[in-house]
Amino acid sequence: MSDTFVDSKTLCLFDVDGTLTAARQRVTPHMAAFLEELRTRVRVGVVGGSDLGKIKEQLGDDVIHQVDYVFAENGLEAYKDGQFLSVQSIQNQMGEELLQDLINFCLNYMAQIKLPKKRGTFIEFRNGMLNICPIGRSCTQEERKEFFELDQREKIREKFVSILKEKFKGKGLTFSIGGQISFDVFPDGWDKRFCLGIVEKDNYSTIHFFGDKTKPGGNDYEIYSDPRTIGHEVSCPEETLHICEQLFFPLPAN
Ligand code: M1P
Repeated sequence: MSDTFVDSKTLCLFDVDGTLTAARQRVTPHMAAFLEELRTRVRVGVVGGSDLGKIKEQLGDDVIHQVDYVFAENGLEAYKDGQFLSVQSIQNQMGEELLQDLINFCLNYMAQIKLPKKRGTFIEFRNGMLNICPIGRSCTQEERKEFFELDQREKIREKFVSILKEKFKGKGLTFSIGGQISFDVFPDGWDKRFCLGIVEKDNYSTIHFFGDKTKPGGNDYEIYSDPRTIGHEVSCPEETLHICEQLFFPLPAN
């Protein structure tokens, strides 16, 4: 039991992929121990684009008890102090007509693309978003890497997103690239800032956010640049650790 003073007015929110873990990989024991230690200083939350199942695969089945907040799907499914808080419904928000137009357009577009590999689950229907994946979410780690490298050269997802933005202009939809093989679609405003609305009533005086996809079009951009947060751009989990150590565990002056 630590006797360190916990600053309960400061909240640190962390993206998952590329910030706490490598993309879609398990958290390292070192990072898990660091998060536990960090909770002796400040309140800690995670805000991932992925659904709760994937966040549990990466951060552990007990993640909702290991940090103060878990915001899955940008906070569209939210937990605080190990308790369920709220969940949104994309079908209620968008309506069946628009939802089907979008699904049909995406399936049709993906049917026209030739890739080195195609696997299964091209659209994952989540609580508050759709995840669109041209290679198919059931690809192996090796196939994921191959697609990601191809995508970096050929901008498969960027081109797909720009066509969708044109086609669905004015329909209130946001298209956001957060990982390596897919992108997320959700109603405007249901980006990671959604979780800030949830923590508002907890009256934090400072909210830090750490993320790697902080450029426009990336799924950390909006929360990173929001005036309610102090945004920290990181390139890997090691950099997250380094910045947090400097901020919350400074070495005593000589
Ligand atoms: O958390 C970032 C993204 O992680 C996954 O992306 P990918 O499988 O493309 O690497 C997805 O769960 C995605 O929804 C999420 O935004």
